[in-house]
Amino acid sequence: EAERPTAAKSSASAEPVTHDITSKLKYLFGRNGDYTNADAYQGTAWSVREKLIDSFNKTHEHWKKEDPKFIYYLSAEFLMGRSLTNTVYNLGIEGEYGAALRDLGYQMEKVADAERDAALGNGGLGRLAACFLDSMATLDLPGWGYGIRYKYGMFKQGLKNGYQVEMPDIWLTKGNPWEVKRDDIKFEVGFGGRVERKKVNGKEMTVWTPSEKVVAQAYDNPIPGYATPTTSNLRLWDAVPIHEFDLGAFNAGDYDRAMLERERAEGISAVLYPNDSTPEGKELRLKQQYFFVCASLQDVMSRFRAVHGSNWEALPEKACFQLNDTHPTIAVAELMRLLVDVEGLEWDAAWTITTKCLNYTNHTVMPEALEKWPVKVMAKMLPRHMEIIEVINEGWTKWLGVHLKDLKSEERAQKIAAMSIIHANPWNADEMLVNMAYLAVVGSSAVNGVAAIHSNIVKDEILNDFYQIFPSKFQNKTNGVTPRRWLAWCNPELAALITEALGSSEWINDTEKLAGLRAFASDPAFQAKWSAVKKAKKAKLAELIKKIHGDDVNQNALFDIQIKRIHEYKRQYLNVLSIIWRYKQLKKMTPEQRKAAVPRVCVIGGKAASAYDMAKRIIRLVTAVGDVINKDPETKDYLRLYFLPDYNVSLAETIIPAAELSQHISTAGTEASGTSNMKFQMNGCLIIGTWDGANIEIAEETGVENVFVFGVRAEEINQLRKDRKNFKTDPRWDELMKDIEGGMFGDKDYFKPLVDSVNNMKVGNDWFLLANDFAGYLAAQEEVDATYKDQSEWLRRSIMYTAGSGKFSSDRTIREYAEDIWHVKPARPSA
Ligand code: 26M
Repeated sequence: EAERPTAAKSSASAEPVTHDITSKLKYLFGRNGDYTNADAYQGTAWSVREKLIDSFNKTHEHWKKEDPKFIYYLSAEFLMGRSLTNTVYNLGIEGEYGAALRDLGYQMEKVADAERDAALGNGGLGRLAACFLDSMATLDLPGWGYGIRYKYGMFKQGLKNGYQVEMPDIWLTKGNPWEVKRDDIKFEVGFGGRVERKKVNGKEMTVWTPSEKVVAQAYDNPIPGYATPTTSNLRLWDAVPIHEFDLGAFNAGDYDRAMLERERAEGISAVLYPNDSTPEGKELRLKQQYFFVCASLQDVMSRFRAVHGSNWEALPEKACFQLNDTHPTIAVAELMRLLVDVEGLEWDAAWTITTKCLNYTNHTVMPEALEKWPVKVMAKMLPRHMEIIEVINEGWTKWLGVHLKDLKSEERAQKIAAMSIIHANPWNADEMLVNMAYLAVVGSSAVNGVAAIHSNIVKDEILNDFYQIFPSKFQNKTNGVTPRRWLAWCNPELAALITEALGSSEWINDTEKLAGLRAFASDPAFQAKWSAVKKAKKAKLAELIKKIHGDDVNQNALFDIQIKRIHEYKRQYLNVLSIIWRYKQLKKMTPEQRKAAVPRVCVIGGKAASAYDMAKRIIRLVTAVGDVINKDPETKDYLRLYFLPDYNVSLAETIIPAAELSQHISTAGTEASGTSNMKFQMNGCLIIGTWDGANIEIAEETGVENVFVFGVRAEEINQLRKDRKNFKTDPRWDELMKDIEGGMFGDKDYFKPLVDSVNNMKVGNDWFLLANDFAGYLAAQEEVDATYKDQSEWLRRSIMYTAGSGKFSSDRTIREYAEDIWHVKPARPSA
């Protein structure tokens, strides 16, 4: 096994650690020898936990003393994955722990494999939050994440006869060594009830009396920075019934009611909504959002009060909140309520503080993904917040009237209606909706998109009316990923080679240094070493494929990967069509001709939202095509297609280092950024992709000539959609449609809606323009083959990708947020 680069070289002997691990097993779990890997994991994790808590305590003592401004990252999702390896590497104690496990007869890698993922997120948005925490800690920025401690995270995906099945993610049953329950930190959160005006101490006040109350219980998840003594925090809230803390009110007759109350309370933090980009207007979801926002704001304000009393005007100098999409946007109304109703501030003073404290990040352009809550639902669940939003909206629309006074009155009225936070449902004029994105923009200091093209779309299309009024509010913050988890720790072999070439491991927290690899890109000796690492990682993935599917794959084949949530806009379907086309071409060849073909192993992975019917059909198409191709004796040496079930963070850590080609082929203008593209790039994986999201910036950094770019551009989309019926499909496309419709892969009734969704050239069909990009995509795939045949050129490009990935460290992203939006500064405790 390759030696991992490390910050703190530990020379300490393994012995005390060995003892610690076995004593944890003995006294916490009653085990005495004969441990499984899962046991060894528990012992190791509970031992590491103590180091983590020491570091956490030091950091927080320091921050308490210094009282710096804090950034609070409010997010309904944190997709953390596993913690053991990340923790030991970030703390620089992997030497002692690796040695201790070896002494006991275990391998760190196998032991680490026993950990369950913390999958408290759907996909990109949740994983971004996790990368941001890593970077905030690494940069010594005083900052916490705040979210929900879901009892069940993202569902586990299984396959049954090739169809997706969903299973609950039961992740907490064996205990969680990475969290610390804070029995002393809990806040009440109310719902429903009534609102009254009352005189309190001679002052006219608004009093909200909720009809339902729950308690938010804090759990802290320490977040170790890399090569720094800083360990910050992710505070997650668990919902518990209020009467557990009020036994007096819990007399015998109340027993049944109390038990129902428990169920209702626990329901709030029970399950992550497994829906990426299409919010259902489920009331429980709004309840979750308010639940964690309310608890988090109370928590921050109580800490502020302990130091600064009720000097709330100074709150923006000490606290800043980033809203991760609109999910926590109720914070605008909640902060107003806490300042006005609870603290007794004047409305205008409270509004100034609120807008100074909040900032909003948009993560999606899909119109159906923009959250809107029916006024009826909100008024019932959060009556005071609904009032506050109405008052905000009155002030806002009045202000707009003055601001737009030069417009003709009709035009002005139209603009104001279009920008109203509360507006009619366009599909149902009787229903009024609260537009959460509008509320977030009006209530925030800064609004940002997550890649250059996306931020432009936010400014020019999605929120253009607002941009015209507040141009300086709008910013871009191109996403990034942590180079620790996504290169150094998941690909230690490549990391060691990079460190050897660059002469130091400084690139791990200064990724711009990776540019130094460009000097080696054409060096045959270096290419040979680079290629050997990729081969080793491919062997690991091949092992996994063997385990799951029972097949041996050709390890000299090109490993071609598409892993991400299954969505029509991400166009896994287009990928499958090109695979079918490749298969048909191979079938037509003579055995001699086939020998000249570039063999490929195609892998597709990702979850479909449980109610997303079309996405589930796409998964079935992948498995059905795989069933035919993988068994065909004529072609199976040249082409395979595997669907890898239950794609998650840990699986990504195995797949990405092994990938040679990765696919990021969304319709231009639909993928806000993408972040796995950055992970692949760091690991020297070539990209076939559209001119979309962060692909564009990745191509710029890597050299556009090194990327397989195809497809229409974002500016053309609207027109092409209008012209749909005039589009003449490629004859190869027509052939493939007939093949699927005709039952070449079985299940033809089930696939019919898939064919119909793209194949009827009328306005509104093939919304994501697969047919338009089909020919360009096939051409780009041919270019991939030609390039792969020239291994030295392929390897040169591969090295250029890693060399060009410096920009996509989340350290860079977080530095930009800290400087341009948060105005927080590093505060590092002494070692
Ligand atoms: C909303 C309401 C109810 C249930 C779920 C949701 C919901 C959850 C996640 C809506 C959207 C969600 O995620 C959107 C998302 O993941 N966006 C992705 O964000 C990444 C990080 O910025 C980008 O890289 C991706 O391009 C973008 O799709």
